[in-house]
Amino acid sequence: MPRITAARVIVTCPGRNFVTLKIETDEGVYGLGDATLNGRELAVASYLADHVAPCLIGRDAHRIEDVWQYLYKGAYWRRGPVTMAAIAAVDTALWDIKGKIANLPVYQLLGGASREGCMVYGHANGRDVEETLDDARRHVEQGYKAVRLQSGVPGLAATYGVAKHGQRYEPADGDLPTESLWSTSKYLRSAPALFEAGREALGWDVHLLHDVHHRLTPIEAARLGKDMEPYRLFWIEDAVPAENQANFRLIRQHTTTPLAVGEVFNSIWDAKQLIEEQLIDYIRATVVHAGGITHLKRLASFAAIHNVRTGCHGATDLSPVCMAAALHFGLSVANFGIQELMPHTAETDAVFPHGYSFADGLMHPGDGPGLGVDIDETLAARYEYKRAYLPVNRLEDGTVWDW
Ligand code: GCO
Ligand code: MG
Repeated sequence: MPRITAARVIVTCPGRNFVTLKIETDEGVYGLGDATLNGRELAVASYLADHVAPCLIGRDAHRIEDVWQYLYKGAYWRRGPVTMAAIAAVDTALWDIKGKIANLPVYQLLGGASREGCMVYGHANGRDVEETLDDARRHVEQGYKAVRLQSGVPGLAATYGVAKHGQRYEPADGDLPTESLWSTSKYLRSAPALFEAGREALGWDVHLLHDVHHRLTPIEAARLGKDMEPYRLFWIEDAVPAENQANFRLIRQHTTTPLAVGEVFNSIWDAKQLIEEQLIDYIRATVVHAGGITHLKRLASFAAIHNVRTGCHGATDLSPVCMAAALHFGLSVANFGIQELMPHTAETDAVFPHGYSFADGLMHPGDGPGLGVDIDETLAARYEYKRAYLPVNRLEDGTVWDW
């Protein structure tokens, strides 16, 4: 039995902050788990180092389910992004260890491959429609079968999903939160036009997606869904905030545009009504923020019986360790839908050498033992943590709005 001898938290900032848990065993095998919670990284680092790590020492690393239950039920204080990211990191690291000891990639332990690879969607962004479509064409040329289109809104200085200063889009951009302005009426006029132009320029063979980033009310989202129907989107994401899951009933009554939600969800309970009532088509929860591979598998099984498929979050604030875990999960799970891909910078990739790869619009986790991702600790140590916040959003009259 491999006994846990150490659980160390590694914080690094190769262009942006990542929190990684490294669990070591007396058999010399170690495992990695991503624990990054964008803009609140140190809270999870402390939860792990101060409250979780001491409870892990001496435990049997093979008892993944038991450790999951111990950390979830044993804390008394359940759920929440900090707790669930910490549990996810432990869970992911234990799957990595089990795979390495079995000498099998994690997806084989999860039931084996259900497909040749995981279809991913890329991000096409631009200040205006033309710039966005140029970026989309570049993605299609690279082999992407699915592309998310986000464009600047005429009359608004900057908006979600559109990069500043010609760099790739990175949301956590300030030492203190930056502020942006939002106008629903300007947005609702411009979004359908982007997709009309998108279909004209790109044709009908590529899947098109769009992220609303929680900025509409249910009736506005219903209007947007109807307006988008002619362009046959793969999904509209996060149309409204989902604390009140019943919000989606109203949207669903009005439109056949498929709906995705859940990148901020951290447990099956956040999606219970959404799934049971078939109010959504894709669930966006992913490994690091929703309790690890163990909990995500439970969520996917529940979703499967209600015709909901997976669409895991995969922005750059989720580390390559999470990406590897999400790909093992996605390759194996029966009701896989799509996986988000926002490629990491070269600095990040160098800190986290990995075996996953992209070809013809699909990603594969690789066939090395475990997750197939490592951390170069010497390199990681060169990049000191740098405080960074997600922006705050206001309406044009100054009202704080959903970002
Ligand atoms: C997405 C997301 C991201 C988030 C970011 C927050 O669909 O990829 O909305 O851009 O805003 O991951 O940390
Ligand atoms: Mg999103």
